Amino acid sequence: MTKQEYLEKVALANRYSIAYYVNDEPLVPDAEYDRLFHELLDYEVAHPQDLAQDSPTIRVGGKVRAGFEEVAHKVPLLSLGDIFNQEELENFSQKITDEEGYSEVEYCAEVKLDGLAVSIIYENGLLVRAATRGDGKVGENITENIKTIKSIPLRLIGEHIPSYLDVRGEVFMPRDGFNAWNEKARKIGGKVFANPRNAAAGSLRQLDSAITAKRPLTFNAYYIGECQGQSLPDTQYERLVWLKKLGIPINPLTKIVKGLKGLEDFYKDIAQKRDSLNYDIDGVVLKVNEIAVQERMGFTSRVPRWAVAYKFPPQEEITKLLDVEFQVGRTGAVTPVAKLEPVYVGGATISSATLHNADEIERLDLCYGDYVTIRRAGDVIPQVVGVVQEKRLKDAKKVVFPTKCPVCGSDIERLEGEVVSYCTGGLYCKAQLKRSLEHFVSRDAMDIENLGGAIVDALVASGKVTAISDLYLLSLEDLATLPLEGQTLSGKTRLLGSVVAKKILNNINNSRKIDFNRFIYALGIPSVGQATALLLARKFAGLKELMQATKDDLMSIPDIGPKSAQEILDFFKEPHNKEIIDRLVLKPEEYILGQGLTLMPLKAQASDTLGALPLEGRTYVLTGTLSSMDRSLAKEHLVSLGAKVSGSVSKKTYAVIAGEAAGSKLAKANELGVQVLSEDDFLALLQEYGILSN
Ligand code: 5U1
Repeated sequence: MTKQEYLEKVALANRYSIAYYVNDEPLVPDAEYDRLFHELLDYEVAHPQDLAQDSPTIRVGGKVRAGFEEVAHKVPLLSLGDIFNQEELENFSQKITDEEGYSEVEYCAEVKLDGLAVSIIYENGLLVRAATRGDGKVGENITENIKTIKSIPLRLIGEHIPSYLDVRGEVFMPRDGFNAWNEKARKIGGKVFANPRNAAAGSLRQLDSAITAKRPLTFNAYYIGECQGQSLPDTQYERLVWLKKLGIPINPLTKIVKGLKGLEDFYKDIAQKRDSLNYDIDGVVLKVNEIAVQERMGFTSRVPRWAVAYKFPPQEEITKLLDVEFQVGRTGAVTPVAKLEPVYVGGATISSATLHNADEIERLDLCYGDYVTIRRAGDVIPQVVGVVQEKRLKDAKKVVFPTKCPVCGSDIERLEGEVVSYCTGGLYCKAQLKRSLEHFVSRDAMDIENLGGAIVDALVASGKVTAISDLYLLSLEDLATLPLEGQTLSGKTRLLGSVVAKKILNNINNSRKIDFNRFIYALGIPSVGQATALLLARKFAGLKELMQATKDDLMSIPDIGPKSAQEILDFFKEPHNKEIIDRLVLKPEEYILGQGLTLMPLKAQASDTLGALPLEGRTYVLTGTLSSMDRSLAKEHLVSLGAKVSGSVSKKTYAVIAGEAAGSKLAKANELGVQVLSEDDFLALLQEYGILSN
């Protein structure tokens, strides 16, 4: 490759990158971009002297600095005045109406991203410097870190390249990236961030830009600090569109609105969308659209008079930690759960929040009675993000992860390299037994109705059930005379009674004939969810074959890696598990009243077509309510056709199946341009592949 060809390829790669990150319209498949990227890398290794300053390969970072040097902003980075309610909005609008002399003033309405304000300087199209806001006059030079953010162009595109451009905007971490980052960090004991804003700030302040490069950051521009060598459009909105044409990302929710009503509607609309967005926002920014009007209105000492930030109620609140419960799950995993003084945050009242594991308790340095910051954003479960140290009582007692199971007293163990701690009591531990039973009888497993949590608790407490197979030994009398703990009738403990007992017994008996995949799922093998159970049922003719499978046999199934394969092998090796399976299926006559379980082979047997299923490689997302079937059945059908079913929508989603009252996932699909199937489309798909009859 000649140098000229190399430079053309750099420009091509940058065009692809802008199409992908800024315009959401990829020009080539990811693999093609990767190929080009590696071609550039190969050339640069052979010709280091030719390395282009805008080559996408420099985004991996690697320059390590001793500290950040200070940069004086030529034009100060402003902040905005805040308002919090309708009355203040009316005052803002009235002031502008009075000054302009008419009420239908045009505004550019934007979301207020919860990230970090930065200034990025381009000279003759090339990104030359970037700085944090700092105190508005002097910030820190973070050029190398900014260059690692893939959505920020290293060179501007188009015909109207200014000789000098100072772009202002927000660097932020999208929620999906933040959640994935924290989930991984919790698993491997890495750095967990309190919220996406802290994550963005911490990532930008890395002295080694290679670390920043690994963080999922992105950027949206919202203002031009200075421009030379090109004339700018006359409105804020058109200026943003102009930036986008240069390859700089702007926020897609930006809109022109008119008058007070337009401002109110925009605020309401964005407040309603807030949870479904893939990034945190803390309000909306309302700017007079005409630059001439902005210039006429000018600034107060600190903030523009023509713009305001209308803030949303907070998604973080402070409340008191009342207690910590250590809950034992089906597999013995011990999870600490914070019990909190109820607090209204992010649209719901929260009284408990997971503390994940022992490391998290250490990280938070948690004491009983502490005041803690709770965060609830979007659909994410509430998190304890930090402790308010100033409010800690002098003699506060530290929260310590127990060494003995709070339910059965067995040792709690934590394997090396793992973050999860386990109770070693196995099914001797009543908590584990209860959770196993609840899972076994659940709708997607054996589907034994009326056997809710309280009855399971009572069966275990009374000693009538000491293993899942004992369910099939229960007589009508056993059930009818079951004392329901905590429920009294005329001062006496209430018994279950024969009406409910008959129903339950009937449901237990009906479950003796069960789909093979449901039974596999019901066993509660670690890492075997519904989808994996279905794949196992499709691969193996029966239970004996499954139990005799080798690791290689298991790993030949898509989705099953070495870790899951080992867990399946370990499960079937365990003598207690073998005994349960004997009792239930293989030698029931020795143990069980009446007949044992009959495992039904899969309806759509497709083992010979494994690897060539019609929907293989496609990921679907189910949202809303389907009238023809419940979601778990819809999922089973999709998985049986080779599809993956995911809980969240991304660019990689093949299609979203939207039922009645679909909400945020449907909105996200529309935002990303992912195809949406109605329930009828979905039924037609199932008919096409013979799952449903026409
Ligand atoms: N969306 C948006 N956020 N934000 C923050 N626009 C915007 N504008 C700002 C700031 C500080 O300042 C300009 C009005 C100069």
